[in-house]
Amino acid sequence: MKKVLGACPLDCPDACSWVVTVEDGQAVSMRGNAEHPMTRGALCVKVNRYLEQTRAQDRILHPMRRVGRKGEGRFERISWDEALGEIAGRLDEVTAAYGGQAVWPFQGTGSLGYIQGLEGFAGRRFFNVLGASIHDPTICSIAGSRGLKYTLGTSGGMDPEDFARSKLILLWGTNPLTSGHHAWKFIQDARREGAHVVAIDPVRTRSAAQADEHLAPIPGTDAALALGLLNVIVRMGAQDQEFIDEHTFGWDAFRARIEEFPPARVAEITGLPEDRIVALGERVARTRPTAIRATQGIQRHAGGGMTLRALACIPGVTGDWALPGGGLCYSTSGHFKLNLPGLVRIDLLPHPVRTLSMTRLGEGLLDVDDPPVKALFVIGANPVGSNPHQTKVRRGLAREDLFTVVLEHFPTDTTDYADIVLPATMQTEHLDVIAGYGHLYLVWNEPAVAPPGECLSTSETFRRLARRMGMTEPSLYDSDEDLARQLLDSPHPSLAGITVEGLREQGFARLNVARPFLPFADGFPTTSGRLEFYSKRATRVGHDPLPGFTPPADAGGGLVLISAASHHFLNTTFGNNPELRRRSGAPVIVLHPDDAAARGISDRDAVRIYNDRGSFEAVAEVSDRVRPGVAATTKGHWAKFNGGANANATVDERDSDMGGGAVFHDNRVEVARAEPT
Ligand SMILES: Nc1nc2c(c(=O)[nH]1)N[C@H]1C(S)=C(S)[C@@H](COP(=O)(O)OP(=O)(O)OC[C@H]3O[C@@H](n4cnc5c(=O)[nH]c(N)nc54)[C@H](O)[C@@H]3O)O[C@H]1N2
Ligand SMILES: Nc1nc2c(c(=O)[nH]1)N[C@H]1C(S)=C(S)[C@@H](COP(=O)(O)OP(=O)(O)OC[C@H]3O[C@@H](n4cnc5c(=O)[nH]c(N)nc54)[C@H](O)[C@@H]3O)O[C@H]1N2
Ligand code: SF4
Ligand SMILES: [Mo]
Repeated sequence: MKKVLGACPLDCPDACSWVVTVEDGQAVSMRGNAEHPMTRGALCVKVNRYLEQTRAQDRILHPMRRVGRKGEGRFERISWDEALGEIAGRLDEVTAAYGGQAVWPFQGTGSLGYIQGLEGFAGRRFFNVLGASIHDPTICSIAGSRGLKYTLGTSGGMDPEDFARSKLILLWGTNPLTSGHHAWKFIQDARREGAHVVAIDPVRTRSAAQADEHLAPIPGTDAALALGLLNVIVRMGAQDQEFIDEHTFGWDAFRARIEEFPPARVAEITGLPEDRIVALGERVARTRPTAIRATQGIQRHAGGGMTLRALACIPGVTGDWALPGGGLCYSTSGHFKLNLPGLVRIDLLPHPVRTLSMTRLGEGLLDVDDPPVKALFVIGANPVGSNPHQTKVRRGLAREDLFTVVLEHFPTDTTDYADIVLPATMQTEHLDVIAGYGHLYLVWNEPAVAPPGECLSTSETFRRLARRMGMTEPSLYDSDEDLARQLLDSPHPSLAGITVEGLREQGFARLNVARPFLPFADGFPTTSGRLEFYSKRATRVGHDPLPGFTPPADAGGGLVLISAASHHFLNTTFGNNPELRRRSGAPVIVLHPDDAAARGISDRDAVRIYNDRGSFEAVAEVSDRVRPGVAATTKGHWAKFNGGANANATVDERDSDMGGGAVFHDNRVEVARAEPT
């Protein structure tokens, strides 16, 4: 019997450290690592079933070749030798006829690992030698990150462990009890010391229901609310003038912008009562330290970048950025100064290549020319389930002249369109390094067991393909451990003393940063070295120099559909787990009683949700958990188990204001009772 330390690879801020017990070469149990200060011995409702998933009946265990039509999901077993031979042959043809850029390595968030997953763009060295297009992972968080960079110079914010020191916590467009519950412990610690917790969310989520106070604004109006709160603060004269003078840039201009957002106007924009806006502004004005937790949900809107840009200004006006327990946390990933260039080796590209945006897969496959995409590798992604505009994505993937390879664990909605499916290892079967985006630790993942069947890791798959294609670049053949060492080889002081050996031994290591962690103790990493209320950088790419309010783009009639994190799935991962599917039940859409009545819909009715992009089915829950005008469902349901579509059938393939992010929650739909069958 042995215990093996590992790390959860999923796209979740908590990046848990886990302990796998192995007996006779089999993993017999997995539990959260009690030593890890964030994990504290507990995983979550999803990952408690991880070992069960590794042994699931539908696990893909050998390479397969399509025999049916694209989308049908009919395959025959082939050997690795045949699979690699066919892929190598097709890549030679495509690159000879169209050049390397006709190849799109479409990489998703199934694993955030540096060696096997998205953070390290696993396989990218191979694609560099090939001259393949660059894949820009825009689907999740980019708009908010870009917005924060204008204000702060980085998307990295405060340490969630420091929420324990806060006296007021704004849970702003975030649902931590579902989408990363380990931060809750620190929020509860703060409450025991008298902190007040306010949820700002159009939906009364699990987290909002637990808060001391809940405000439900109209979706996509948060930047106006931020400016309104600042309006109240400034009218009280409660700004921290010393902090503003010493650490910020552009105050006079920003102050004039704040004047444009008096509470009455903000009440109109946000749909919130004016007195509640004033009361919250006054509370922020008099409570130090105040922490804002805002995560990715809030920025899946037309103005998502501008929203985070505005939110990050609040602690700039109150001076909270200088206080332990004050500031804002969107992500901590910007604090990990690893040697990513040394890992990814973009320098191996023979010439500069174009970038293709993850959120624009449909367009990329249907409309992009010069050259068209002729070969698609889907790695750790399920775009049919998770990308915007499902119908367009399906049309793109159905192209007969497109050669599609999918590396997967399970027969997803996307593998149905593959020409070749390659069996991938799961986290207990390969080596990896993970960094949380909700804490400040690197977490090590040692393989615990041998891969089942013929599964191979992403890194090994591309080593073998490189060999098969006769590539001679030596770094294509570096071992996983070599890659981990290269990644850690960084001169940054926050990584001093963090080694492969130490990580292996402990399972994790905290970055060498102070505790409590003041991210801007040494200044802001902007051009001016200050927090920039006014951003010259933003104007250079055509943005307003000041934070402002960008209205939702999908205006007009119908209801705003929010399709946020499901408690039982992680994106579409676990969407095939029988027990989690049973607990989740069929997709639900929550409608306000007024909106349901206007449509003749009763609780538990089967309904169809539709717009001109597509439609899906769900069961109605009539409840005031949503504000009028808003409908709420969850992401992650597999289309093939739910009548062939999920919420993304209705979402548009349209960019947010910054970075080309997705606009999942900026989506108007109509809802009607389903025809009785
Ligand atoms: N269980 C579970 N955990 C997950 C995931 C999952 O699918 N399931 N997904 C993971 C991933 S990929 C990510 S990126 C993170 C995301 O984590 P979160 O940021 O928590 O993501 P969401 O659930 O999309 O959105 C959070 C909340 O924002 C609200 N919201 C939507 N629009 C607005 C708005 O305009 N204003 C305000 N104020 N609120 C708004 C939604 O109602 C929702 O309750 O979670 C990760 N964790
Ligand atoms: N409607 C709506 N849609 C959304 C969102 C929303 O809020 N609303 N949120 C969006 C967000 S935040 C995100 S991040 C995206 C996520 O979208 P995707 O990146 O497509 O993530 P998943 O749907 O979880 O699919 C990941 C797949 O990777 C596979 N996988 C896991 N680990 C590995 C591995 O090591 N190797 C290989 N080869 N495969 C692996 C899993 O089996 C799974 O099928 O979804 C987006 N979609
Ligand atoms: S999904 Fe999040 S909470 Fe669950 S085990 Fe993974 S990192 Fe931890
Ligand atoms: Mo995400």
